[in-house]
Amino acid sequence: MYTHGTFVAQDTDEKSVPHDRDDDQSALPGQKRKASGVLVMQSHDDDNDNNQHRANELLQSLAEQIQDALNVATPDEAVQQCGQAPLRIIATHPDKVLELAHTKLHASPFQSVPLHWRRLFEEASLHKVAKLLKDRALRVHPEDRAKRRRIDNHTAVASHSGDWLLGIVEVLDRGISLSGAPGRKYVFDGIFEQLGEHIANEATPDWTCFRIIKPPDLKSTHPIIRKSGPFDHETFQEHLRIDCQPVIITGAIENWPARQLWENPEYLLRHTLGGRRFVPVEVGESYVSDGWSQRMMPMRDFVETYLLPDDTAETGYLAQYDLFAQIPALRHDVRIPDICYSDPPPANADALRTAGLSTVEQLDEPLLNAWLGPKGTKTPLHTDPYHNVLCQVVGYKYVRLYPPSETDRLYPRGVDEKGINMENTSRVDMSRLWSLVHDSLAEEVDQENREFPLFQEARFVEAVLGPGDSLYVPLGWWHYVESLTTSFSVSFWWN
Ligand SMILES: O=C(O)CCC(=O)C(=O)O
Repeated sequence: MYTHGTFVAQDTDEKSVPHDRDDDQSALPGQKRKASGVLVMQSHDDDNDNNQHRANELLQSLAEQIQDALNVATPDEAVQQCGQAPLRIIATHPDKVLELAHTKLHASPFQSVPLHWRRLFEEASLHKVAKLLKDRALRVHPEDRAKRRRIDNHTAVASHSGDWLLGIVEVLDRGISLSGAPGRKYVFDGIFEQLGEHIANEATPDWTCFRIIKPPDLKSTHPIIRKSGPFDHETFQEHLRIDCQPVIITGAIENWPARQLWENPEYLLRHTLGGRRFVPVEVGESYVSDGWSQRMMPMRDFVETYLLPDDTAETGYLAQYDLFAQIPALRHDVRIPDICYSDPPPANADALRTAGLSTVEQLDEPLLNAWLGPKGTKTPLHTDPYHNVLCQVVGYKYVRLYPPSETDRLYPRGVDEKGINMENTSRVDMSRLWSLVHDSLAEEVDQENREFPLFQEARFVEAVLGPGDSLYVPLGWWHYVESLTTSFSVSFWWN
C-alpha cells in the first residue's frame, strides 16, 4: 500500500528497544539449548578459553574488514559533497556525523534526499560499528583489563546492554534502512553473514508453528474468480487480453520453499541473527488511525509481542517492507511469479486516475514487499500505481476489491494536515463501519451512510485468501485487506 512505503527515512517514532533480554542467555522455560556459540561471546570477561579468543578474533577481524572497506572509495564519491568537516571527524566521532546526516535525511521526503547525505549516514554507521567492535574486542580481551575498565565508562552499547551484539545490529540495520545503503550494502551483508555463522549454534526458543485456524468459507455473491495454477505467462496474457479482472490463482506458489519454512517463527529467528535484526513495525489499528506509529524493533521482540500471543492490546504489522533486501536469505525462499513479466493492456481512463501513477518510474524488476502480522491487521481501502500479485504464504486474509470505475463512490482523501497526499486512500473506514453494523449501532451507521451516501452502491468483489493463493490486483483497483489469522504474504508490484 503505497502510503506505508515511506518508512525508510521516516523513523519519526523510532524507539530503541532496551537491550536487556539476553543478559544471561539462560534458556527461558520451555526453550531448548544447543551447543555454545554466541554464549561464549556473551560470557563473563574472566572466561579465558579458546572460544573467547575466537570471538575476540572475529570482532577484531570484522572491525578491520570494515576499516579496509571504508578505505576504498566508492565509484560515485558522492560523500565528498558533504564537505570536509564531517569527513574529518567521521572515524573518531561517528555519532556526531550520524546526527548531522540524520537531520539532512529528514529534511525532505526520502526520494528527494541528495545521495551524498544518504552515503554519509551509511559511512558513519559503518565507522560507528567498527569502533564498537574494537571497543568490544578490548573488553573481552582478558589481558588488557586496565584498558577495558577505561572503555567500560565510555562504551554506550556494550555497557548499557546485556546483549552487546544487539547494539551493533541496531546501528547496522538503522544504517541500512535510513540510508538505503546506496554504496556499501555488500559490507553490511558480509558482516551479518559472519556474525550469523558465529552464532549458528546459539540456543533458540522452542517455538512451534504459528497457530492458524482456518476461517469459515466466505459465502459471497461477488466472489473473486479462482483459477488453478500453474498459470504461465501466456495463459495470464490471455486473461489480461479478455477482461483484465482480478483473479486468484491457486497452487502457483507451492514450489516456494517459503510455503513450508515460514510457518515456523523459529525459522525467522534463525535468519535474523537469533531475532536481533531490527525491522520496521507499524503499531496501531491502521495507517489512518489515531495513535498509529512506526518503530524499529528486533524481529524477536516483534514475534514475541505481536505474533505469538493469541490476543494483544495493540496490533503490530511489518507491512509493505522489502524484508528481502534487508535479509537476502529470505529472498531465496520466494520466486518472482511469471505473471509479473506479462504485458498488461494500456490503462483505461479510470485506471489512469490512480493516485501517484504519473510520477512512478518504469520498473526494471518487480518491487517485493513483505506483509507479516497477527490476526486483525487492517490495510485501509486504497490503490497503488502498479499491477500487483499478492501471494499468501502463511495464514488467511479477507480481501475486498473495487474497480477504478467506482472511485467517486469511494471518497478518496485529499492532502492531510501534514501535507501528505492521501488521494490513494478512501475516507470510508470499512472496518469501523462493519463493527458499527455488527454492534447494531443504527444511529452511527446512518451517520456514516449520510456522510458517504454512494459507498453502499459501489460494486466490489471479495474473497478469503488462503495459503498458496496468489491474487492479481489490476492497476488502479482499490483494495481493503484484513488478516483473519497470523499471516505472512508477499506482494510483487510491476508496471
Ligand atoms: O496485505 C495487506 O495488508 C495489504 C496488501 C496491499 O495493500 C498490497 O499488496 O498492495
